[in-house]
Amino acid sequence: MVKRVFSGVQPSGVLTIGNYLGAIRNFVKLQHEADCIFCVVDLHALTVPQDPKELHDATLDVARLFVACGIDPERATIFVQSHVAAHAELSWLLECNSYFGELRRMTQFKDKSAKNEVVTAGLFTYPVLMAADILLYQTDQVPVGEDQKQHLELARDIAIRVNSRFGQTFKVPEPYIPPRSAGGRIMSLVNPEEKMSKSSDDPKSYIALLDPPDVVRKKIRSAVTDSGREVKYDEVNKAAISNLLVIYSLCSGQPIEEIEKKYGDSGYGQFKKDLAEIIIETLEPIQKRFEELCKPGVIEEILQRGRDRVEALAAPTLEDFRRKLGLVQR
Ligand code: ATP
Ligand code: LTN
Repeated sequence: MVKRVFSGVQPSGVLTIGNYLGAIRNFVKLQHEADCIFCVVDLHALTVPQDPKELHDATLDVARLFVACGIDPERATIFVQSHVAAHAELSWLLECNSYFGELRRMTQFKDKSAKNEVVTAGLFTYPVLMAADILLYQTDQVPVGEDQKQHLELARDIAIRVNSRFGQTFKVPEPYIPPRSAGGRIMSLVNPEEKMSKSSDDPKSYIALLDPPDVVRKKIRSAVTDSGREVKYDEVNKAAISNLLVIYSLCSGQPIEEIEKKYGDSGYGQFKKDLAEIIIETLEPIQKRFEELCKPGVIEEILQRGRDRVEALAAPTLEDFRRKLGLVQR
């Protein structure tokens, strides 16, 4: 049986090289071996205040970037979360099978509610909507970055709970998370203790997939480094250089040890210069394809086809769960 893969990306700003290396690159890989569904999770983005026009445009741009990064809409299914009402409906049904205590323990909620002035109820129940996204499609595998590990554990817990209470209803999904040295957690360019985040207020902390070459050069030039001169992978003592090494390695395809040997202790200058060019080369084809996908109607048609397919896939699982809960058939 072909495996089902599901993942989602929020249209909460520009996509970063962290999103690409931690998640989207693996989407591209998995489409050749699994039945893949990739979703632009606009309902998740609404959990923090959004400018409506920016949210609208970012939703289409994330879908375009999926395709521009190499997801083939003939192979994988791409759609917008809010286009399929079953997500919000299943989310409510699962909320009634989730506990306040387990949601309160989510570290992303703790971080985001400490940072944001407005803490919506949606921000609190966010991980249940994510569980609904995944469980609706009887998903086997969920490719995500390391920051989503706890949310995936919760999705598994909810699935196991529902199955034991009501009988087999949902497949229990497996995480697909790369180790840090393979992009699972790309760090901020200004603070290597924090993950690179597209919702950061400081654009110097991330490389956006649509950053033009001179912006990439500037951001890499100003990226913080560690003391010393040696280009060496050491997550504990050289967090900044280790992060740049991971980006270099994943963008160039060269193993980290080879890059360490190449630069040795000759200082960080040449290493950073070369890194900027390697990132630019990686982004160039993505940016070119993105331009083509901006023609009116192109992405809309792909999203319409995606929606049609997933609506049909979601319906039997939702109907089955409704029935098991005792809701009268419609
Ligand atoms: P924000 O940074 O605004 O909190 P996000 O980028 O974490 O948002 P998503 O857009 O939904 O949120 O993330 C899409 C995917 O990219 C997820 O699988 C997430 O784990 C992964 N991801 C996000 N940031 C990184 C990072 N710095 N390193 C590796 N993977 C990441
Ligand atoms: N919470 C995720 C985005 C997300 C997701 C999903 C990922 C929403 N639904 C389902 C995988 C599967 C995030 O912020 N990165």
